[in-house]
Amino acid sequence: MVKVALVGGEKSGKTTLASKLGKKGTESDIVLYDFVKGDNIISIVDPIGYPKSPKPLVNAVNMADVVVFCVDAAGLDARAGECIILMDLVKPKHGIITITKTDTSNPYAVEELKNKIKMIAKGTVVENWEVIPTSTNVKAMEGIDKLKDVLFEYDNKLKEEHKTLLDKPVRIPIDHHFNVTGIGCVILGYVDQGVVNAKEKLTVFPIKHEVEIRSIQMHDVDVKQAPAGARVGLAIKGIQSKDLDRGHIISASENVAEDFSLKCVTAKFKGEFKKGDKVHVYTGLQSTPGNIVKIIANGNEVEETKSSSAYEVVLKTDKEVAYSPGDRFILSKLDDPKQRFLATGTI
Ligand SMILES: Nc1nc2c(ncn2[C@@H]2O[C@H](COP(=O)(O)OP(=O)(O)O)[C@@H](O)[C@H]2O)c(=O)[nH]1
Ligand SMILES: [Mg+2]
Repeated sequence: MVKVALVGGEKSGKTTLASKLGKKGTESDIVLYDFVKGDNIISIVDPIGYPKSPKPLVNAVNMADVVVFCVDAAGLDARAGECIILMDLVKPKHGIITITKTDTSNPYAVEELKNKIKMIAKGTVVENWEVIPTSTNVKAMEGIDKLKDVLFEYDNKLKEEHKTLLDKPVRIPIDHHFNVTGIGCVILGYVDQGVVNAKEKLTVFPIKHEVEIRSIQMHDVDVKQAPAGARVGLAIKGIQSKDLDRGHIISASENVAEDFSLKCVTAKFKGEFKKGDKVHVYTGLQSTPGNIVKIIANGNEVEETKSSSAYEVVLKTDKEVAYSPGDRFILSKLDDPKQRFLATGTI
């Protein structure tokens, strides 16, 4: 299975494209679609709650193997710029640009836009992404099969990558959770690493609540175990849905903390913040407000950051956060009308 995040500005064609790529499933501020063909599964995440909130966008990107950046054939807007900034911070392993709604444009203008995107994204990861023009207009229908084929190729490559994750301890970030009458608490998520087994005892982090995996479903079929790369529904014993939050991690062991010292790189554009600032922190699918306690540049404490620079940032989060070494944190400020992503950091 290949997990795909659709990113892009408002009305850039994400939802229409998702509906042409797959069948709609779970729905919240992120909507999931999937498409099954033989051994290949494309699982699409459409962050419908973006741009109102940056959270669904960050969640979608953190869930995905491949990011598809949708740019309206009419051109880029401020939110498309914000998406490029986020991509440059997160540096997704795989990405594709699609120029959408090509039926409203012409090949010459599409080519010009392609060059413009490359120019704006110069020096970021997005600069080197393949461009696939698409139209979902029934008469024009362009690029959809090509896009699917490219995603299938990624799926085949990822099958090998996922095999190398099977030996690691199981880790499942929860993206949705609810109570089902007669079954109890059910969670939905992707198995990030390892293998989850029915009847296994694991812990929910950061709340450190022990649970038992009652049963496992993959694509509505009961299974005894599910490997890295799978999408699962888990019925879990020992907890209620109301005790859970998106981003909680089902795992054998995680670190839990409220105080962090992060090695940060600030955003290329508007990556400025100050000591004492209230920020919003994302890691995995978790999110929480937090405070900038201290900023250190080359061993010296400073009052504020500049864009495109490296700092050590001491951060206190409002609530406990679960993490493992190497996890990426994203700092944002929600009140900026144009560019809300400040920095990325790891422990
Ligand atoms: N002509 C044309 N219109 C499109 C196409 N894709 C999407 N649209 C229209 O563009 C608008 C925004 O699309 P939507 O998928 O909702 O964008 P989102 O906000 O990124 O999810 C809607 O009115 C769609 O009907 C396309 O390929 N061709
Ligand atoms: Mg939409």
